[in-house]
Amino acid sequence: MPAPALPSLAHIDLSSGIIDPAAEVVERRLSDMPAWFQDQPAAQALLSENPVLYRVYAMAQPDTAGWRLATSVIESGRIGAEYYMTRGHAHVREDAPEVYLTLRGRGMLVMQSRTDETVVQVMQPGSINYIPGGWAHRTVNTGDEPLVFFAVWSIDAGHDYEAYAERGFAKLILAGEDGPRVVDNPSYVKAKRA
Ligand code: S6P
Ligand code: ZN
Repeated sequence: MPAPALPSLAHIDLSSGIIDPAAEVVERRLSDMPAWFQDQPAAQALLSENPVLYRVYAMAQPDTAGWRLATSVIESGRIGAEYYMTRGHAHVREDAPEVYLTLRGRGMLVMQSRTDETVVQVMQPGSINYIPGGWAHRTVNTGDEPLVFFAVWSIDAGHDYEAYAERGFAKLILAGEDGPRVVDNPSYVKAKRA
């Protein structure tokens, strides 16, 4: 039997979302995901500026089993009418759910089942979003300040990005005159399993 892990303590700055101590910080810029946005001329035009779209701060792990804890900080901005967003993924383990607790800002969580059912939930400070196993998820910052949320998921969930890079999500969140709108993705390719 491996030795039991020791208790650990970290701190989240509720405004910046920075976790201290963080084991890992992942930064995603536009150049990491230019093809993810619908408005390709707008994406190409912004590439020279190459803005940071989001960062993920993972808490130093106390253990090799159990839960992964991290904050995500999505910057405020748009590529054409599409808000800055995460790449989006599904967990490889279909029985691995995830919980998001929003700390700052305003956003939308797009969830999509393996059979292309879509649920979009609002994220605002205090929102607890439960993502069941088997549902792909992407977060979108629809506000004018950073969207900061805390996430908890199983350490061995695994992440499938490829399926969603290829076919994207069935719904897009676009800026409209009266705020964010959920619209059908015109380039969406249906799930092979559907
Ligand atoms: C991990 C969890 C989040 C995301 C983060 C970035 O299961 O859902 O920590 O990793 O919000 O999104 P993505 O799609 O680039 O991993
Ligand atoms: Zn996840």
